[in-house]
Amino acid sequence: MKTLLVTGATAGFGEAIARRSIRDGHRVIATGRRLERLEELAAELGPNLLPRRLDMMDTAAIAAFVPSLPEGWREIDVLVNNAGLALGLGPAWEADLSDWDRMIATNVTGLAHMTRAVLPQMVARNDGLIVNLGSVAANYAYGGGHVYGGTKAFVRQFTQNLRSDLAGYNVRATDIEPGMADGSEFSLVRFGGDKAKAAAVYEGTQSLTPEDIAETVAWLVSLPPHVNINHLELMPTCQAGGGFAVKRR
Ligand code: NDP
Ligand code: 8X3
Repeated sequence: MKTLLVTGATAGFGEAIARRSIRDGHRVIATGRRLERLEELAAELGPNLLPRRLDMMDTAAIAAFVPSLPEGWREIDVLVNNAGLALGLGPAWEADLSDWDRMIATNVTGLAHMTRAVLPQMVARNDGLIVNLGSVAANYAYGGGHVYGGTKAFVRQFTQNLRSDLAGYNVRATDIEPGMADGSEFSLVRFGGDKAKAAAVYEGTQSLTPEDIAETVAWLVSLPPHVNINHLELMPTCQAGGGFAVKRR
């Protein structure tokens, strides 16, 4: 039995990862801002899920988080840095700067601070796994992707740089880079709660599901300590790289 700390477990990938991990016999510290959802999850899944409110934009709360956990829950075997968001899909020059700030605060600063909070104990024990939720948006440019793609490029390179520091330790780090995935609140959040706009993103596709991502995390968790998956890009079979944008006169 391992103890996983899953950020952003109130919806989508994080919730599916929490559910799958409990089913696989692990314990999960499930975090997010919507505590009531986490408490519902705990009521459903039992005492192996510990619900905790944590805002990933609050760096002081992140620093205080692990020490605040109950006795017996402070040793984290697997950190899943999943909490994250995209806001907006318009051109960069029309973007709301506060949207950019929130994406950077959550996807970059929050993820880095959480990693820094948990790494020392993993290194001291010479055991641990960090799974970061990157995105294909780190690898392929698309209109309106600007800061979101930039934050995920940070996640990718941060993960690989962690690998350099961790070489020789049994502390592993993986960047998962999913393509389009339905069944989460990702597009609903991106489009400010516009359900029709969010649904249109996935119309006529068989996109990835949160359960596909949970399956991937379960596989990473099951690997022996000498195997590190550096990064793993996955897309639904209906999606592929697009090509360059060319504006002709
Ligand atoms: P959801 O919107 O369904 O879930 C996002 C989760 O992140 C929620 O639990 C939310 O919790 C949490 N979160 C957001 N902001 C904060 C914050 N400030 N503090 C704490 N938690 C926060 O999206 P997905 O499940 O789809 O996304 C999960 C991750 O996967 C993200 O990092 C996303 O960028 C990435 N991803 C998603 C893809 C997709 O197409 N769905 C594809 C590739 C990557 P709460 O609001 O309760 O705080
Ligand atoms: C989510 C995938 O293509 O919407 O990271 O950026 S995409």
